[in-house]
Amino acid sequence: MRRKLAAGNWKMNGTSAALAEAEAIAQTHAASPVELLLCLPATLLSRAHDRLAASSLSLGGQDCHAETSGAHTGDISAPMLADAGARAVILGHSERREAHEESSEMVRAKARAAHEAGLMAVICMGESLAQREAANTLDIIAGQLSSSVPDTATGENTVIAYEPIWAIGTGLTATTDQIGEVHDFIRARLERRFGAGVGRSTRLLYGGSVKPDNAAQIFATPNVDGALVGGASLTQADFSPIVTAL
Ligand code: G2H
Repeated sequence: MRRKLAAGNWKMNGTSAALAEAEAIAQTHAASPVELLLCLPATLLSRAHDRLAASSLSLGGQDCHAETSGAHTGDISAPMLADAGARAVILGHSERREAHEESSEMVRAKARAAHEAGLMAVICMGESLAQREAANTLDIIAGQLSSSVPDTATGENTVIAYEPIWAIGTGLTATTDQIGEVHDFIRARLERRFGAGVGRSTRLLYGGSVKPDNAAQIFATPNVDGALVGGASLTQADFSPIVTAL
């Protein structure tokens, strides 16, 4: 049985004043069976960890370097995230694949580093609108899966987030048929590569304009174990109905 996961991705949003929202989210769902994860800007992690230490809400980063330390100005390593209180890290988000030219091979190296640091890797993948319109979606996902997910993946240390690029921050949401097709495909590929144990225990999240008014429909789709939520994770008022819908 896979535990449902509601993960928030604050992206480049939030200064210390925003931690009140994280606290409100933690308090509202203190008794929830749903696993809660907020992936905050790195600047907030230590303070959030101090303020939320007693809660069951976990914290995550939004990227890490593949090396543990060294001359990499501006980068953060997986052990540094863990030291700041993170339990997880988002890797391979399309905004990083595009704006920072991250390849799937780079994502795989980062995921391996995350695993070595004891972090859960939330590995993102998804097709562009042009790729979907060319009927290449499953080929793109197959390639990103095989190249981005390291051999160290288990059901505990890895989560896959399917985020169609054309649905991110646009207000467009994939249909439940589209989501179901891709999630079923990812599940089958994971089972084929890692075996039934890992394949069936790895959680699959949908991401891309998940909102309070579409969450229940998305969560009713087979093989959807939760969501990676961007804009609607920034406030308790928006995030709570999504958590409750899981
Ligand atoms: C997709 C998602 C979170 P949003 O990027 O990763 O963001 O919910 O704002 O589309």
